[in-house]
Amino acid sequence: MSTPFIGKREYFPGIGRIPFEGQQSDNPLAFKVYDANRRIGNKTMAEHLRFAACYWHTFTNAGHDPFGPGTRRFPWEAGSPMATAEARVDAAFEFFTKIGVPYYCFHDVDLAPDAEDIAQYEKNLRHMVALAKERQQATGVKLLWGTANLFSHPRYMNGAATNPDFNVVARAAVQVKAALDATVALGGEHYVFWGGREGYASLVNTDMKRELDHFARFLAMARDYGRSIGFKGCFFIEPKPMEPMKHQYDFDSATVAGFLQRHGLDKDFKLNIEANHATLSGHTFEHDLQVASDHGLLGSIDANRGNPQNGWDTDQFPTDLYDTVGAMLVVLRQGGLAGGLNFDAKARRESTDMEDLFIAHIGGMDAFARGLEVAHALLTASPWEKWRQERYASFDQGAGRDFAAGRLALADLAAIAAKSGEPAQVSGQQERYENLLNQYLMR
Ligand code: XUL
Ligand code: CO
Repeated sequence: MSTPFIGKREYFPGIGRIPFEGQQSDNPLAFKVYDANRRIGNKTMAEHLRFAACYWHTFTNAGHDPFGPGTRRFPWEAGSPMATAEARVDAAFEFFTKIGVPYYCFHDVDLAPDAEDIAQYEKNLRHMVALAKERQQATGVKLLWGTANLFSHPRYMNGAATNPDFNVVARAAVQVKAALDATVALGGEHYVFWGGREGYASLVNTDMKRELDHFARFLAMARDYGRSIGFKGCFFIEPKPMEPMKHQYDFDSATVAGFLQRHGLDKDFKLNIEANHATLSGHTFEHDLQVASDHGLLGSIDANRGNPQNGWDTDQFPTDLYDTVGAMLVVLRQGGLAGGLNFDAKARRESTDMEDLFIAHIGGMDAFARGLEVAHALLTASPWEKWRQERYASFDQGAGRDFAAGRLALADLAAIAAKSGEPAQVSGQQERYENLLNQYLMR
């Protein structure tokens, strides 16, 4: 087994390219289901799933929480912030290559050291983009999306594009412009806005309508700038209802779809749905995916999961097969994703071995690969879709079809009902579908 690394040193010694070994293997460092070149329908697993690893949780987050510092000792953390960034990019591309993800994602200040001096910030980012570009070329790993971190620096405490102070809104543009430049320079396929501080802590001091109008204006400017420098991809909004703010404007799929349509942004913007954000908003992951898809706005996924007992964004690696089957049903029904599946997930603070980073990704990739297999089988080889269609069959003909086509008025419906009498009871048969799903999952 080759041990590919491209930097001056190897950061994950003893770990080679993660092989596919299948269900019989007990090797924690092997895939049991994800077999990149295996065909499912008309595409390979790799083409369906378009996995990305994220730069922030995996290479910059050492596991700190509100009660204590990080616990992981990253071997690339040494010396000045720039020396660490340079070592980190080697470690990151060694990791991407060994785990076998075709894509990665980053924030401007994960990749390069932040600086309050604008010229210095831009210089740092340009330097690191040049290094990332060389490593992309050497490994073939591509950028799924870039983004700007408009939530960590204290200047953004009252919001970035929705800040009540124009000077902060203008300062946010520095980062979005630089992150768009970086994304285009790296051939990034898409660009994400996660509005972590775009919201409020209290309505007592907040003019919500004004802030939302500013937000729409800012997004339109970002779109126009992106298009002017040749960015052809989608802009994604990533909904999240709260955390860090009490209330965030990009609450959930339905809220963002309405906002984009109201402001004429729905041609260029789509949604990046994160599982744990959907559950924080009181929905299931599948629900928010379905709402986005039904609006023609499902573009990409941040793959993770929450913890049912905790109310916050635990960002755990996805391992729940019901979640992954549900997600892949939505994705397959709409014919795939323009974006991909980005693991916006972190190994637990107590998981301190570098090996744990690999094992966590293997689990997530296998869980989605199995979700893909099961969802594909349910859609193509089981009665699932036929059952769902039959449930609505009364709208496929006669008066039901006329109703759906807008050819009837309310009085017509009432007259039809008067003639037909009390409708016969029709079972929803939920358990039948649940058993079918389990039957395919257990195969
Ligand atoms: C935070 C989150 C972000 C976005 C990118 O909850 O999900 O990492 O994905 O800014
Ligand atoms: Co995310």
